[in-house]
Amino acid sequence: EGVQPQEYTIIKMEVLPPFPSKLGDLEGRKLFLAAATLRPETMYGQTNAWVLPDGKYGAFEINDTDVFILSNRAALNLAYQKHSRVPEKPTCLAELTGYDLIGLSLKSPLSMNDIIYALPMLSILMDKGTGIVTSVPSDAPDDYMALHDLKSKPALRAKYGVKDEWILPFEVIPIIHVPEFGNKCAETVCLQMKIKSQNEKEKLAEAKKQTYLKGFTEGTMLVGEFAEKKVQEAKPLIRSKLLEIGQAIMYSE
Ligand code: A2H
Repeated sequence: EGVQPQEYTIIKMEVLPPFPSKLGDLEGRKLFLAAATLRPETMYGQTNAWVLPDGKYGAFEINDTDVFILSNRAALNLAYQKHSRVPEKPTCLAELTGYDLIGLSLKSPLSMNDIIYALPMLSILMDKGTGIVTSVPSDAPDDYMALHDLKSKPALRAKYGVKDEWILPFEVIPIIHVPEFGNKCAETVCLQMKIKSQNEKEKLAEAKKQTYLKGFTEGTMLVGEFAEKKVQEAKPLIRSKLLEIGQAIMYSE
């Protein structure tokens, strides 16, 4: 944990029916996986959401219409940041684990894939962000390796009940150009560093450092409304737009 507060954008990934059985009938309310990201400008390249199989999540009332699935800790923080139906008091409609979420179908803001799925990632920390991560394998080394693991290891898919059609059709989408690393900078750096799996924590931390810095300072958007703009310019514009149309909220911790 750093000393500086971290400012996340929470992306509202809409859960398409059928909802998890533990949730019962939500009576016309909207259900979202609430994913915390530092890179809202990458949302075009989403291929899936990540959840921790053994992680504990809850479905919380954010307002009269929206229900968010996230960690209890994030729900409490959000309640103190004016995002709870009852101020300063999270209301949990159902307790869930990551296992309950695997395979949910999602419609996520700006994603070029119309429907994406919730899948297991083992390196998710439940005490950071919301415990839900949206996956952008073109620009996030962790996402690239976790996707690669599930695609290349049928036994891993079987272990977590991941159906082939939730993962195999999803390719890395080029969304940002970085001079040194091309159009899929996470893939480039993971290959250069010969990273074998999502478990190589130290190498992945180094890969993340390189791509995060270069992506922000030297990246150019390849897609979307702000194509050809620098990432530095596009990022606040895309974030503001998502906030304005109600598809994201800000969250700090
Ligand atoms: B980022 P920081 Cl394209 N556990 O979003 C593990 N990782 C988590 C998390 C958790 N509980 N909550 C959020 N994250 C991820 C996009 C992205 C991200 C790209 C490139 C880099 C990148 C798509 N995934 O992060 O430790 C989320 O992934 C590299 C820093 O608070 C979030 O932003 O600095 C980032 O880690 C927050 O990490």
